[in-house]
Amino acid sequence: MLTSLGHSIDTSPEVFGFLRTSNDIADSHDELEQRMKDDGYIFLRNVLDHTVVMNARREVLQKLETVGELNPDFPMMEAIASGESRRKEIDVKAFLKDLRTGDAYRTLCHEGQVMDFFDRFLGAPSRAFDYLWLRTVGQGQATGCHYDVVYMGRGTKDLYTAWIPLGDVGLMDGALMILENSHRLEDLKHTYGASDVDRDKIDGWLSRNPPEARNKYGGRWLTAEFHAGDLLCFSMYTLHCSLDNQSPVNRIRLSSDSRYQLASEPVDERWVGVDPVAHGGN
Ligand SMILES: O=C(O)CCC(=O)C(=O)O
Repeated sequence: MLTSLGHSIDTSPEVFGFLRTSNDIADSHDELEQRMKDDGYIFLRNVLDHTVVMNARREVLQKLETVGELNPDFPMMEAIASGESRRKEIDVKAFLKDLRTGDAYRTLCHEGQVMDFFDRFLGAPSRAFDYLWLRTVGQGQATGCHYDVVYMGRGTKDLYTAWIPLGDVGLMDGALMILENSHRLEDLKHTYGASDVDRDKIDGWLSRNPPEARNKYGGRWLTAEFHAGDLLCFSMYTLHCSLDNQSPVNRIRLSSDSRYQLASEPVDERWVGVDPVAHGGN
């Protein structure tokens, strides 16, 4: 049974479904723009070079291996957790920075097909936030329901997340879910969506109970069996969360989320520069 933060996810068709793919319109700026307006997300299957994605996966796993987090009885690329870690013995902050700043990972997010997609979708030269969010999600872990704007809303709101699985991420591995039509919840956008986690000193998650959030706001939870090469792009006001990682083989879910906007628009300064300040300022 699928769960998110311990809550069972009802998979009946009225309340649950799968993301619509947009590969048929991937070459058209106008249609991509319209799709984002309509759905609050654009899901493209198998559009990223497999080698580039897997190079990023390998780079991250090599680092996890150095701290003993991978089970040596399995090939490294399987990402099977050992259940142990030597992170306590090292400078964790430096380790996390190293994880998210590797060359192969940055090549995936800041060059080539991902940047090309955003140039096309936005219709003019785009830029990425320098800061990248790398996720290594272990068994039993998940992300609560939130809008991204509460974490990064100080520049343009015409800002988009690229959620990229670094390898296959099945439903049982903790796949991402999007709440259908949540980008149209005007009341929520003007209340919770107007907050700023640093200024307001709040927890950014709107809810730790996705079924309850769905009952309140309507729509269906939409997800996918994600594969290496897929790209999911969504708006700052698209409510999302993840399923629990319930991998029966203790596989770590590896994924990335990064942000893109028109280069000409104002940027949230917390997330750009050689060493972004990130959260922690005001
Ligand atoms: O991958 C996750 O669990 C969370 C990702 C996320 O919140 C995002 O892409 O904005």
